[in-house]
Amino acid sequence: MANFRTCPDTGLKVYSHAEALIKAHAVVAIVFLAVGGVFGLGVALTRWPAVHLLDPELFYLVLTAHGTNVLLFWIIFFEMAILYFASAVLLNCRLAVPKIAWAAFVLMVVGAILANYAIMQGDSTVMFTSYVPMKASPNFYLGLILFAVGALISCFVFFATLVVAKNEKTYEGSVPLVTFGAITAAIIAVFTIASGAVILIPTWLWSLGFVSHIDSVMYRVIWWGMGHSSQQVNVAAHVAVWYAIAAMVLGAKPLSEKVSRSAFLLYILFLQLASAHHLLVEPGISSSWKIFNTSYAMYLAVLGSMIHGLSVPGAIEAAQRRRGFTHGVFEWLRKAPWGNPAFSSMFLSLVMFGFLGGITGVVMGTEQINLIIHNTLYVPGHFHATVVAGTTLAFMGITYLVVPLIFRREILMPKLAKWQPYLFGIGVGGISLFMMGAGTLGVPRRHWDITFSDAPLSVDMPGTAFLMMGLNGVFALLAGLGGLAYVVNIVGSVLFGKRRDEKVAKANPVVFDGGAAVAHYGAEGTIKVPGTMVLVAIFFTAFVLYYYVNWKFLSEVWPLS
Ligand code: HEM
Ligand SMILES: [Cu+2]
Repeated sequence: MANFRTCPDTGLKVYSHAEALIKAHAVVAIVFLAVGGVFGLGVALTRWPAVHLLDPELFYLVLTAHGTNVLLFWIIFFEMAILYFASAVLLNCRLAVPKIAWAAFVLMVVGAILANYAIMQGDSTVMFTSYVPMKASPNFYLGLILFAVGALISCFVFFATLVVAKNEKTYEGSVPLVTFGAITAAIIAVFTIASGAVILIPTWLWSLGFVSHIDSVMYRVIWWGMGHSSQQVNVAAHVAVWYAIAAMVLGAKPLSEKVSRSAFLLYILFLQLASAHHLLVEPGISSSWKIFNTSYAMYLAVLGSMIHGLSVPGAIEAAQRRRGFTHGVFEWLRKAPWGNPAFSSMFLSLVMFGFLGGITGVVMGTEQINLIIHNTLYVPGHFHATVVAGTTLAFMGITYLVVPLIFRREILMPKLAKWQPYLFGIGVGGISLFMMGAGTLGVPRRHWDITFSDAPLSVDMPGTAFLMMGLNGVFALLAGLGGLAYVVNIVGSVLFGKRRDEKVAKANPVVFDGGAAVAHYGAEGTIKVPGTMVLVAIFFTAFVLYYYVNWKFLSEVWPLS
C-alpha cells in the first residue's frame, strides 16, 4: 500500500513509492560507479608506462566497459533518482504512475546488464562511442536501447508527476528552482534519447545483418546529438544539485531566481547545436556549419553555466554574510562548512567544473585551436573535469544528504565522509590536469602504448609525457581511493547506519533551519557579494590567458615564415 510520511527534517510529505524508487536508483547507480571505477583504474594503470597493467585486447575492452558503466549507467541511474526527488518529494505529491516507473527501472537494469554482458564477451570492444564501421554484438546495442527506453519512460513519469502536483495543488506559486533545473535536464534528456534511438536502432539492425550499411559521418552527427546532449543533461542536473545543496546546508537562495531560471533556459535552447564541437575535424562537414554551431550557439550555452557559476557562490556568500561572516572579502568562504561533505563536494565540484572543465571546453570548442589537441589525451582530461570532478562529485555530495533524509540512516563513518570529497576531488583534479598536460605534449587518446613500439615509424614522445602519465596513474589511485571511500561508506550507512527516528533527526538536523530562514530573503534589499566578484574576476583572467596561450601554441604549430 502506498502512503505518505512526513519528513522530520524538512516537513515535506514523502510518498512511499517515490522514496523506494529513489533508493533503488541510487543504490544501483553506486554499484555501477564501483564497477566502472575499477575499470577506470585498470585503464589508468595501463596508460602508466612503468606499470602497463593490461594487454592490448583487455585494455580496449576495459576502456569500453569503463566509459559505458560510468558515463551512462552510474550517471543516468543517479539522475533518475534526482528526477523523482525533484518532482514527488520537493512538490509534496504522489508519483503519477508508480507501476510504470518500476517497469522502467527494471528495463534500465536489464539493459545495463545486457550491455555489460556483451562487452565482457569480448566481441563488443567498440568504446562507448561505438563509431561504425566498428561492429559490436547485437546485445550491446540492444542493451543500450533497452536502457534508454527505460530512462525515457522515467522522464515521462517525471513529467506526469509534475502534472499531478499542479492538478492537486500540492505546491504554491511556481515550481522551486531545483525542480526547474530537473525539468531542464528531463527535457534535454528526451531529445538526447530520441537521437540515441535514431542512431542505435538502425545500428542494432545492422549488427543483426538486416541493414547493409551505416554512413559513418551521419552516424557521428546523430550519435553526438545524443553524446553531447547527455552531457548537458548532466550539467543541468548537477547545477540543480549545487542549488539544492547550497539551500539545504546553508539556507542559500539564488540572488535572482529569474536570472537562474533563464540560465537553465539557455541550456535547452542552445546546447544541442554545440554538439558540433565533437565533429570539428570531421571531413565532409562544412567549416561554416562547424563555426556557427560551436561559436555563436555554444557560447550561449556556456553563458548559462557562467551565470550559474556566479549565482551559486553568490547565494552562498549572501547566506554566510547574513549569518554574520562579514569581515573582509572572504570570511564567508573561510568559515564555510568545509567539514560537511555535502558542502565541500559541491564547492569543489563548482570550482573544478568551472576552472578545469569550463575553460578548457571553450578552448577545445574553437575550431582552429581544437586542432592542437584533437584526439589526444587532452580530451579525456577535459571531460574528467566536467563529468567526474563536476557531475560525479556533486552527486556524491548530495548522497550525504539523501542517506539521512531518504534512507533515514546516519552516515556510518562521518570522519571518512569528511575526507572523502577531498581525496576524490584532488585525485580527479590531478588526473584531469595530467591527462590534459600529456595531451598537450601529444600523447594520443585511447592508445595502449605511448611508445608505439610496434609502429613502422618511430615516435619521439618527450620525457615529460612519461612523467605526466605516471603522475596521472598516481592521482588515479588517489581518485580510486576516494571513490572506494564513498562507495563503502554509503553502502555501509544504508545497510548498517544508525536509524534516524524523529529524535535523532531533531538532535542532528541535516537541513538548515528547515529552509525557513530563507523565506524573508528578498526583503533585505540588495546584498553585496564582493568575494564572489573577486572569484569571477580570477576566473575571467584565467580564461583569457589560457585562450590566448592556445592561439600562441597554434601559431607555433604552423610557423608561417
Ligand atoms: C577512479 C576514477 C577514474 C579514473 C582513474 C579514470 C581514468 C580514465 C582514463 C585513464 C581514461 C582513458 C583515456 C584514454 O586512454 O583515452 C578514461 C576514459 C574515460 N572515462 Fe574515466 N576515470 C575515472 C572515473 C570516471 C567517471 C566517474 C566517469 C564518468 C562519469 C568517467 C568517464 C570516462 C569516459 C567516458 C572515458 C572515455 C572512454 C573512451 O574513450 O571510450 N571516468 N578514464
Ligand atoms: Cu560535447
